[in-house]
Amino acid sequence: MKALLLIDIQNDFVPGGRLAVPDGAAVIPLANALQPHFDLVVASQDWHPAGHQSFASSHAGHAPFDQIDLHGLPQTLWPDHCVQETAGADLHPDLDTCRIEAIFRKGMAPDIDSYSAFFDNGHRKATGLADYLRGRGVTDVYLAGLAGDYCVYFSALDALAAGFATFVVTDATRAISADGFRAALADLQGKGARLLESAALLADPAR
Ligand code: VGL
Ligand code: ZN
Repeated sequence: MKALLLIDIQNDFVPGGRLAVPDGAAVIPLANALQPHFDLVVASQDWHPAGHQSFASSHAGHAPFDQIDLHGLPQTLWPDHCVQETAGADLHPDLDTCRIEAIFRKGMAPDIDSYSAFFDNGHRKATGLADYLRGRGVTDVYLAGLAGDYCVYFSALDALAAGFATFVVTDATRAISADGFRAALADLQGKGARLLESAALLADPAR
């Protein structure tokens, strides 16, 4: 049983948004085209309270993209983004949501970031996604969405660690940093993830 996991396809992560991923909107038509080729489609949504400690604006004297230590974890500071109940946090209006069975929100705890759709960055608290997927009989997890070097990467690492056969649909992701994305994909491959392009999946019959 194959699931498509659509990571953080939200207004703030596409050009015009507050933490725009270069060419981020390019993932949307592919995310839509891929959905009918999966048994199950699930999405994640970055969902921060105002004043979240991953925001540079929460740390006097710091600017976006500075690195700090946040309660013992390395933290990149971001522009304010995906604030709960703002338009920037909404899933992108062009994303087809009819087949999205569940949306897992993350990043709500004010003092810890959560790149992965499975766990916060300290692996202290699970979102319940792994149990949900297992409960639905999922064996294979395919990831697409934003950003390839952060939330897609960390979600894929946790999917692997949870024992799912893990696939990254490389043309259906975009990254904040090209170098970071190359390193992320190499690391994932070394850990057993497989990389593929959407064309290989679109050739499968729709469900
Ligand atoms: C993300 C940085 C901060 C992502 C979320 O979705 O990749 N990146 N919050
Ligand atoms: Zn975030």
